[in-house]
Amino acid sequence: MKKTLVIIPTFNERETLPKVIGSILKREGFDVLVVDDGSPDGTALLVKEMMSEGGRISLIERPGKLGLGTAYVEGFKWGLERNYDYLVEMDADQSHDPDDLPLIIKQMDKGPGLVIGSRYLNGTISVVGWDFRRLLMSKFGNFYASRTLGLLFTDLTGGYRCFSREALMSIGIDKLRSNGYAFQIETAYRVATAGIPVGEVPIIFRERASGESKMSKKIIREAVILPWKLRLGRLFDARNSGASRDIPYHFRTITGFLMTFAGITGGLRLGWWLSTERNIIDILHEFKLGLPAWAWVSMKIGLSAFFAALFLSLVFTAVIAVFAGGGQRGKKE
Ligand SMILES: Nc1nc2c(ncn2[C@@H]2O[C@H](COP(=O)(O)OP(=O)(O)OP(=O)(O)O)[C@@H](O)[C@H]2O)c(=O)[nH]1
Ligand SMILES: [Mg+2]
Repeated sequence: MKKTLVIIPTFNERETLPKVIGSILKREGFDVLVVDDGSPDGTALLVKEMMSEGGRISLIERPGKLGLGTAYVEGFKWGLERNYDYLVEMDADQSHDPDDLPLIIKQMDKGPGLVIGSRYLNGTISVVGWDFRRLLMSKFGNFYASRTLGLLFTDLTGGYRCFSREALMSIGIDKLRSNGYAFQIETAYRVATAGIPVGEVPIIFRERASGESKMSKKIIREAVILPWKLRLGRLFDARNSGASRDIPYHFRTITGFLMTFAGITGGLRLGWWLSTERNIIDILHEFKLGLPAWAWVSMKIGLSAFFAALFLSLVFTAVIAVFAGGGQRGKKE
């Protein structure tokens, strides 16, 4: 059996962490590494108590909250140095069920370098306890990232997943800079673009049982910017190295970026102009005095239709830009 390390980053998770570790260790072949960022609630102390019970738990203590991404990078390095074959990412808040581990490992044994535990496989939504807004945000975020990057996986932002040591070594984990959702998107993208197969298995995700969420506006902003950063970065890499001759792909990158940019900024500007600049309305009202009623009504209808069409076309350009992402496809297992 392959040597597997389950890495759990923690910040104030003392309520749930012991249960999570307990159910991982019920199984043979799994060791646990907790990467704690100086949790004020004493999560690390709790881990130390559990460590005395046996040798399968380890702990990295960091001085303060340095982010999910860097916690995983440290965990990966620790595991690679100790010759683990598989390195699993798991949350401490009981959102991820340790009972899903055997399924993920079984899929890994078929050869991919990354297996993502997906909440959205086969058109289903396997999430318990989210409100509609949270679900919509997650679904849209996944759609946006997967279309922009042309990676046809169902759950790019999912944080329950397993990497092979070979995959981690070939993506260069020292280069990873992102945190939160962006970290999950970036690692999946780097594995897929390295030509390493990626698989997905269905999992059920439960909203955290207790404790506080660490989601922030910054984490969301990072995840919105990252897909375009990666995609444009590929364009510059190709130009610098002269390696890629995939002109249609780069053409779609440029048009897609410009259209998304124009769609979003144009839409915002139009909305701003319509709501603040009153001059055009004044001019129309002066004009109205010299017109028969029927002409005025038809002109109003015409103008409304014009603005509606303009607005819709801006929205559509943004949507088309997102669809223009195709081309670079990840391999599905
Ligand atoms: N070491 C470390 N762990 C973190 C940090 N931020 C989040 N985590 C841990 O990463 C895991 C996922 O974070 P969550 O806050 O559950 O994020 P989420 O699952 O997107 O959101 P909720 O479940 O709604 O809270 C948890 O185990 C957190 O304790 C951090 O800066 N450092
Ligand atoms: Mg969580």
